Amino acid sequence: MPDLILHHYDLSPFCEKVRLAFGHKGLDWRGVDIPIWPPRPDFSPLTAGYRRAPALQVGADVYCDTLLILREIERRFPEPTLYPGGQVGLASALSWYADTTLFIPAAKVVTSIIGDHLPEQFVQDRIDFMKEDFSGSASQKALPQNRQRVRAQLTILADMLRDGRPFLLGDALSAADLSAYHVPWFVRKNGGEAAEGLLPMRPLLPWMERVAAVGHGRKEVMSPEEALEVARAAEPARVGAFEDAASGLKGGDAVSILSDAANDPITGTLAYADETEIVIRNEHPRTGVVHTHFPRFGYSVVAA
Ligand SMILES: N[C@@H](CCC(=O)N[C@@H](CS)C(=O)NCC(=O)O)C(=O)O
Repeated sequence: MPDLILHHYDLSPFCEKVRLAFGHKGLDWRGVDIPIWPPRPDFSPLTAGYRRAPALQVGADVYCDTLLILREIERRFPEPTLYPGGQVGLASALSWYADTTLFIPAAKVVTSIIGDHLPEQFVQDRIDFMKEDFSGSASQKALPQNRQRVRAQLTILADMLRDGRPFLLGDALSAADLSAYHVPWFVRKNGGEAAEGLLPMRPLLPWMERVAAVGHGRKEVMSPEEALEVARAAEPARVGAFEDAASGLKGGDAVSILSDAANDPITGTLAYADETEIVIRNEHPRTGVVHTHFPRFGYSVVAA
């Protein structure tokens, strides 16, 4: 079985989601630390230009976006499941909701407290990339609105747990818990008591402890150079025949991937597409041929 290699950074909530998925399944994995802001010269050859963290590498296949990463981990290691009762649709929809509604306003509640201590390059990078200003002054100005947004979302989460169920979908942990958890985790870790005091976190704490208890599995640190060498020594997994009626494109077409959430310039040759993923092929001197996989949820493929 080839190594699971996670390209990640400690501070990132979306990376925490995947680390916990490894923990839930008791997996061994390799962790490659990536810088918190670009340039990321050892990361971009693997991801076709996608710049977000994390990405999961298995040989010469690289999976982007945690929605797809969790499904891929589940496909390779089905037990214990991340989708109890086969509820992939419900867990994915709930994950999407939590990922997209909580992250930015909650991060800004935190930066209203710690924003003055952030490196200027980080703040400028996120303004350029996301059009979001995480500086202390901008975050403090926006605090009344962001605090209300996050309070409303955390109250919905607490409502889901109000009948005493241990996890969001019932008795067993699911991908939805990991998606709803990673932002409150980030708030506690970086905003501490000051942030907790601004938000209704208390009813969520027992659930947060249950989620945290799954741990991170067993990590070994890997250097970026080693990870690139793993890709170079491997061939991407073979992909099947396909017709992509949704985009009207076919294998071998030069394509771009458009993300609903950001404007990363992602390009390559279409290698495969189905209802759940889009795969593009690229070749780079440091990696050889790599297949980079994106979820269909939130991403579209168009002719380059
Ligand atoms: N939808 C993506 C979102 C990932 C995301 O936004 N990650 C943040 C880090 S927590 C990021 O990449 N920020 C910009 C960067 O690090 O370049 C996923 O689920 O993986």
